[in-house]
Amino acid sequence: MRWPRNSPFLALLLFAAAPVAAQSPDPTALYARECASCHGAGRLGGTGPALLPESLGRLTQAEAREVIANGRAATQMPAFGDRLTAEEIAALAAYLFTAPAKAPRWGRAEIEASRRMFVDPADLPDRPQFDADPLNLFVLVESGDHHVSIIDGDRFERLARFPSRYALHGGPKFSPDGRFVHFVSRDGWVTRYDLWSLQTVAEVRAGINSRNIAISGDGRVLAVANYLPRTLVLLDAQTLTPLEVIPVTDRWKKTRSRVSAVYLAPPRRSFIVALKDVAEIWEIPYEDPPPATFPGFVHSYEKGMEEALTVRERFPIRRIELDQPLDDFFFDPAYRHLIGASRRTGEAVVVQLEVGRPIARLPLAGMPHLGSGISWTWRGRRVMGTPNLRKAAISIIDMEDWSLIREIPTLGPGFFMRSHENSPYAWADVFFGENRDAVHIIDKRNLEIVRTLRPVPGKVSGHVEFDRYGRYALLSIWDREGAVIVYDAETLEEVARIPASKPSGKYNVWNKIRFSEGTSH
Ligand code: DHE
Repeated sequence: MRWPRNSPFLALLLFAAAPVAAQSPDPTALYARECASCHGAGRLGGTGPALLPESLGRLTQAEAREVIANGRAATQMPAFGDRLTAEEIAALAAYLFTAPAKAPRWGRAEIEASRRMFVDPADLPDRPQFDADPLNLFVLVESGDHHVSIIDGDRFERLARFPSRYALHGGPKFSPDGRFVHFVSRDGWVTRYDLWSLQTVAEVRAGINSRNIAISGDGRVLAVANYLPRTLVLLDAQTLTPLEVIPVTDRWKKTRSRVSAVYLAPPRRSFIVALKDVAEIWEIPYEDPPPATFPGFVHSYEKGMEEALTVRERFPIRRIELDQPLDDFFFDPAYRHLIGASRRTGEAVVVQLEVGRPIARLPLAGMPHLGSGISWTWRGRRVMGTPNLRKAAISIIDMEDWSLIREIPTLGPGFFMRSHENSPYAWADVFFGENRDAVHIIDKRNLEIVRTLRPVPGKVSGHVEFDRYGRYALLSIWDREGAVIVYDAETLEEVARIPASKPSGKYNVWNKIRFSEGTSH
């Protein structure tokens, strides 16, 4: 018997005999079911952090799969390994590293809606609620379990420890009197904390993916540098109310740019802004009203950016045009010169801020980490020292003629360099490579390494900050079971050890508000 070719019976038979194609997991549905309640329906974050490619930049897909399967210790992230198959976990991880079809919006309305005041400023006490020196406190960021500790800089005891937002980055910024400290997380949350009463005062989400913050010299304005969206956000420092949301574009409004970082230039009474994708540096005066003589009142916005239009005269923008984008800025003490790094060519460029143009190029190979540099006086000349993220060397540069004085060979590339005006030593970590547990101590007088410490063999040691007098140097051991080790800055002997969860940066109130030449600002 022959079956007709188009017989329905044959079709049924063939269908039944065909191998069943395995259904590939639908990550969108999985996300909505398993993740959205904590990380937000639009992946912008909720109780958990944002899950967008830009927010996950520090995680590999393999690490993301691991976190989904096993959870994350000391956080609310549970393990999904017993609920999801390996294939589902892989699909979910890949989905998180894919940009959403429509760029998420985070404008003035969203910022304002996220803002919370926890304490009425009128209810704050009028003196510190502890007996330690409020100007010698250290603010310690513990990146292991996302906490911040407040440390008494004389007795090295913890006065407080509180949960921070997920992944704080960059130095916290202090009000000029040292009373309030402000943090920003990589997912855009800005927090204002009162060091006198040891409590969080206010919080706002200023961006989806942020880089750092700066505070104006009068303590009134906070500037937030964002990668996502491409904005610079100016906040009232006391209430965190958005004052202005500036969309960042080139002069011709053709290219939008991520903001690499924003810096305070105290003598200029302005913010200096580093742009990632546009060959411009911005300068924005923070005074109200801005000085009438301020150059370059170029301040126009794209149609539809209505939030910026209401206060357009408040923050005029001066654009310094370059031939390539520069970031990771270091300033001379008078803020007349800025040294920026080109990630494209690997060189460093000196920009004279008054004339607004590059005046020198520095012979620095590798990837100088200028933002972590320091300056001091050597043989009557102002010099700066900068670590290098790709090269085992510290470069010492003459800040008068911009020549390279010396390259000090180290045991590996380093991240941070720190000192204090009362100490003859500069501390430079190694941070990368097989010697990442080492830290070099350089004599600022002869530019020689005089000692190399290995505080905890096998564990990364890095980032030093001195107390206000320059008597002690505090060093982080970057481990979940880590510590801050306190050294006598003269004898270089250990005097105390404070356990901490992957401590990253620590910041001394006095050194920050007095712009100590040995630390970052
Ligand atoms: Fe940072 C400061 C940029 C990676 C820890 N980092 C800064 C600043 C900039 C910067 C521009 C100065 C801003 C400020 O303090 O206001 N950092 C960058 C990068 O471009 C880079 C290389 C890549 C990135 O993904 O952002 C980078 N930084 C790191 C890390 O991997 C570190 C070690 C761990 C982390 O927390 O992400 C790290 N950066 C820090 C710290 C400071 C910092 C602790 C503040 C140092 C200080 O003493 O002020």
